[in-house]
Amino acid sequence: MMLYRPIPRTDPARPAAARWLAGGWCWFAEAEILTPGQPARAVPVSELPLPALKALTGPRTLPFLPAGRPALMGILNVTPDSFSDGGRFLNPEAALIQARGLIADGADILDIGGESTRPGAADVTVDEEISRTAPVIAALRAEGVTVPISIDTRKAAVARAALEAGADLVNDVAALGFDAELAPLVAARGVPLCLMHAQGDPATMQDDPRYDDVLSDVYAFLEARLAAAEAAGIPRTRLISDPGIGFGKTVVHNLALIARISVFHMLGCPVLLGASRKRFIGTLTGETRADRRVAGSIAVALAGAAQGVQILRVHDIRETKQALTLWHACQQEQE
Ligand code: HH2
Repeated sequence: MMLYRPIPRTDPARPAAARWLAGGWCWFAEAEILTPGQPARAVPVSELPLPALKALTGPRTLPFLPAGRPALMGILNVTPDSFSDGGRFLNPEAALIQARGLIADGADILDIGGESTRPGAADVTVDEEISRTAPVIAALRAEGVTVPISIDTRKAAVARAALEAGADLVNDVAALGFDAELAPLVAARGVPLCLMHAQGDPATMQDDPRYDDVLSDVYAFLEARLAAAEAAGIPRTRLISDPGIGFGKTVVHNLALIARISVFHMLGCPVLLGASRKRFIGTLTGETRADRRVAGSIAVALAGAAQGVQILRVHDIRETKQALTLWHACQQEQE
């Protein structure tokens, strides 16, 4: 498989021939041609085939994407066992307080999940997952919260209950591979859907993940799942793609995906990056406590922003927002 990866830049000195990446804040004047097993080769935009150029430059139009910067998706795990905050927000009142805090800190989207997908996590019944998530969503809507809410689930019944309680989009870490009822539900409701790559399931995914070429393998998987979603009646304009950092990946796999994450813009839909507090940050820094990985998480978020990633899924909204604001300000042309 041959992939075109735009080489994104944010420098104020933008050459005339450069094109804006996905209608966003990065430009590119060159793209890398990536073929597994061969050295990457850079070509000017003028040499890109028209379909590739169209996919790379077309604006992404989901209503909750802010102009000129990535959207910040705040994580709320209503679970006893999530890797970084398990048990802290299982009580509905604690979950509501956390949700209000994330919104006050500037979250553009809230991602609410009732099942931990951390490596080795146990399965949760549908009823339990619904009772953890739907009441929190309903309570937020009842108190007038208008921030878009995403339901992080692989299960149609959980997604249905969340949408009925007031959720706006579905985040499926199984990319429609877990529950055959999920695609028809999302198609019928006309809501956006995030499709994430994972290798294996949560119980065993970190045992011995292997790829021929991680970038092309993950790309091919997402391309196939996006096509399956479209075939089920969900248009690409409502789809989001996510390489799934930490889901069946070694540190080397995660870093290879992050270093070239802009390749996923070729899929023609917004890209989501979820690296916040994950284990590879601990592996690289020696920080064993997930809640002390904020600085490392911000560095990864900025690396994503520098490649035009449209949605950053993070635990620490206030800190990430401050970093992004300054990162962006430092690259603006001052009159
Ligand atoms: N990561 C986690 C959960 N859901 N969804 C998307 N789209 N992308 C991700 O990278 C992603 C995700 C895992 O992180 P977290 O929610 O913090 O932990 P846990 O799964 O233990 O609840």
